[in-house]
Amino acid sequence: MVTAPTTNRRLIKWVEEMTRLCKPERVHWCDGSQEEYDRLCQLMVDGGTFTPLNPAKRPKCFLARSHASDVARVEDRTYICSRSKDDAGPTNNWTDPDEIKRILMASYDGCMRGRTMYVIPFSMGPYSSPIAKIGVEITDSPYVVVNMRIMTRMGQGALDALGDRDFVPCLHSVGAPLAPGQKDAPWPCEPDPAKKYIVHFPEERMIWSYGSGYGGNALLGKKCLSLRIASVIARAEGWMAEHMVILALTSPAGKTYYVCAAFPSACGKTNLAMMQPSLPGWKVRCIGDDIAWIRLGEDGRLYAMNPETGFFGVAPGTSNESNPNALKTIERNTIFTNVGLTPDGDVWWEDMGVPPPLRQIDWEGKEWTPDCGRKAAHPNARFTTPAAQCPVIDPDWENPAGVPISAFLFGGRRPSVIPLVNEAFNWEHGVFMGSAAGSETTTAALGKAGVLRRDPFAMLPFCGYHMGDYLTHWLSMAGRTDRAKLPKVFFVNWFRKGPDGKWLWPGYGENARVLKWICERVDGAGKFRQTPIGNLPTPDALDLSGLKMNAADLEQLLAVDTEGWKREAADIEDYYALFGSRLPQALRAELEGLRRRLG
Ligand code: SAT
Ligand code: MN
Repeated sequence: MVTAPTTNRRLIKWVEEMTRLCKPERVHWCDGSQEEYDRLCQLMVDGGTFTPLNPAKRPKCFLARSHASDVARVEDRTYICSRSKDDAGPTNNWTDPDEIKRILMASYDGCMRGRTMYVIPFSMGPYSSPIAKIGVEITDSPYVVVNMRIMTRMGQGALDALGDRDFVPCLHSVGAPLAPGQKDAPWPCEPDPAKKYIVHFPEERMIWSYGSGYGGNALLGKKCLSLRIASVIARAEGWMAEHMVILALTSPAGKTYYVCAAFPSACGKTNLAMMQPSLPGWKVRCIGDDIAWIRLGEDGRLYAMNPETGFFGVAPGTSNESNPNALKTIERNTIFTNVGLTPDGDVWWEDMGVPPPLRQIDWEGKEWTPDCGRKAAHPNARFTTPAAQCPVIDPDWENPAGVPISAFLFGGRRPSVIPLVNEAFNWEHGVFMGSAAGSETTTAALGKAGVLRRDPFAMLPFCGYHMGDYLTHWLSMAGRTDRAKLPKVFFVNWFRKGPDGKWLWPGYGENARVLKWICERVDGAGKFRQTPIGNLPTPDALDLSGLKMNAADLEQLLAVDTEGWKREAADIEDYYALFGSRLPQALRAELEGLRRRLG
């Protein structure tokens, strides 16, 4: 038995119990040092998990290829196991906690045979933040250890910050014990999807993950702790754990506005978080690209803090056009997973903005040529990279107090009906907008385009309790402070198309034009007209200088499609039925108000 580098009795006892259960060959307490990181990377190079990239092109970077069955979060295997099914709500998978523990105790029994068990103490949030939370992840995956070192404040520092207090236990195993003498796989995992489990116990504030080594299934500080468990804690403690980017916008006059934005996946969140504004004199600084923990400050304003220290971003589509700052961030000290490997030892992915090499090794380790008909990178290929390397990281990104929020943005991919930008009349109307967020998919295979998937607050897969109660919690913020101090709320839609199917709005850096109007509205300026759906900019309110934009397109972007909105209201009503009696009355009133105004 190794002596534990802590006096925390509960932690020592838990690690001892898990050691008896999982039966690893050895136990390693992670100190979080550079030396430990380098040693584990080398271990994975020796074992075939990691391929070092060309140090002249990508210094201190590695490529990992996952098992083909283990490439993304598994939402259908993700559970919220509250004691009562009703508390998990209609949008979460649920099983009785005792029953799922019986199943998983059998899976965990001996699951780390032949492997090292790593104990990873980590903090979500700067140690001195009033809402930082300490977790401890037990894992048998060195890949998880090195990713957690990039994504969280990990090691001895977290252990010291923990002291004798309580922590969130996070148990993880790839579910691939080794028999004596058995050679390890480059990406060990449980290949049978029905045997993977990502389980949350909200009352016990505990996470059990089994069978997957990928992303949010395995890096338990991220979605599991910082969203699902944290949303439960936040509700109890009166703050909010949100799936939001945090960015700082500075005007040519030098005034800074902090904006939090929630979008469903594939809406360009990371691109927005580190955008290069097209408007001269405006600056964007990034504070976070995925998660915001938000609390009321003593002055009655809402403050946002990024609990993470890295970006776990989607590689395909990241280019000099879509996100030049992400490209600069990942030049060094970055772990790439499931991208292509070029003959000169660099990485490549689809829509990287550079032509593919004539041949490369694809994410499955196969020879790839431009005409082979396959993608070189998996569509969910990722980079794990330190936030501190981002060229536009905000000086306050590690401020334990967070930054004061001026505006909340909600959005989604909505090719029709929803205007470019729409300001809520008040907090309740803003919560209504967030509750109705969602994206349209193109299910071309079914010949049925435009299937709308509602994703309230982009939290559908990440809310650790009943979504109706979550909406109530959002509404309750208005009763906790002076309403005038709450951020203004906006709904944006960069993805509006014309009848010919062409984008009406250029997006990317040009979104700064919309952000500028939002800042003006925060200051009580900015021209707008009040409409049945919210306050919309007048056509001359947006700064379109230097942009070629025809008047008809602009008019469509800022119009109220009354018939479309009536259908939208009917669809929201259908969606709300899901929440039954737990739908807050205030949102039903918002829906009725919208209908009345539409006439
Ligand atoms: O795999 S993660 O959950 O970390 C990323 C994502 O799916 O959004
Ligand atoms: Mn996310």
